[in-house]
Amino acid sequence: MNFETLLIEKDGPMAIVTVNRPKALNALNILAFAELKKCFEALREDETVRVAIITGAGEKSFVAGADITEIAAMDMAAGRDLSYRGNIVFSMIEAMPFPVIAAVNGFALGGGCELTMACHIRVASDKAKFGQPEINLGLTPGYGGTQRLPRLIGRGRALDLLLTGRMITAKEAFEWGLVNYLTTPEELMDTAKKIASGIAEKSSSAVRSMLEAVHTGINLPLDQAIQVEVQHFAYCNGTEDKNEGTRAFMEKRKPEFKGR
Ligand code: DAK
Repeated sequence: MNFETLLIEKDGPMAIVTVNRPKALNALNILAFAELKKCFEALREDETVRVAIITGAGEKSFVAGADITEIAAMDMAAGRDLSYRGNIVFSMIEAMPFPVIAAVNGFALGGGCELTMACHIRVASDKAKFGQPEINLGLTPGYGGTQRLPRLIGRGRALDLLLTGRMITAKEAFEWGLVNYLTTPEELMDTAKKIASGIAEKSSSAVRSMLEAVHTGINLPLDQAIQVEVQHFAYCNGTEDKNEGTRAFMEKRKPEFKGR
């Protein structure tokens, strides 16, 4: 996969996607959104990929938002189109059949913060900063910020960030539950890879079921969501991996999962 705005690397069962526009602090332009879509469509079809990590090129920024130079020239119709396309990409990442880990190396602002929230796990360097500064541009977020942020950190804290447009440090983001793991910049990628390889060793069919159960259930009333869980639990009970996992526990050995 060759892209102008992304670098893709394979490391065993891991795919590492780097947003590569360091001169613009990795801001996502229209091409980057289109390439992210192509990239994740291809990774979704690649059966060797069990987990993906997404990060930003350089030391300063993960993604400093949507590309403001493009937004400046947009009218209402173009804005709606861009928001629609961007949301398709981020919702696709959220619904991937394997986990996507954001390794946040610097600024995660606007669309960058929204990208981290579409991922399943967020690991951040203590140099990273998070924020939804759209209000400073006379805008509301266009890629899920008004919806995923309150779901992740609660309505009060989300409205604080959305209405003030202020940035918070990675440490604050960690304390608020926006970040799962806090590391030094030097340890960021190793930490993300360690989490990724740990998940890659699990049963990929159980991982897929887990992601689907949470993704489908979170938008349903609890009684219906519990039924979704029942179906996934029933499915997992019929897999070879469940037989292997329970047998390995009783035989006091490491399980060897096959993903079926
Ligand atoms: N877009 C384009 N270029 C950007 C950029 C961005 N988001 N962020 C930074 N850059 C560019 C700068 O213009 C500068 O370019 P040169 O002047 O060197 O050519 C270069 O990156 C380095 O940035 P700075 O010189 O500003 O670096 P500093 O360390 O001084 O400041 C900063 C770093 C991150 C605090 C600052 O760059 C900054 O405030 N950046 C903007 C952050 C921001 O507001 N991001 C956008 C959030 S809004 C929509 C859908 C979605 C959205 C909007 C509309 N529709 C569907 C219509 C959402 C948009 C967002 O994401």
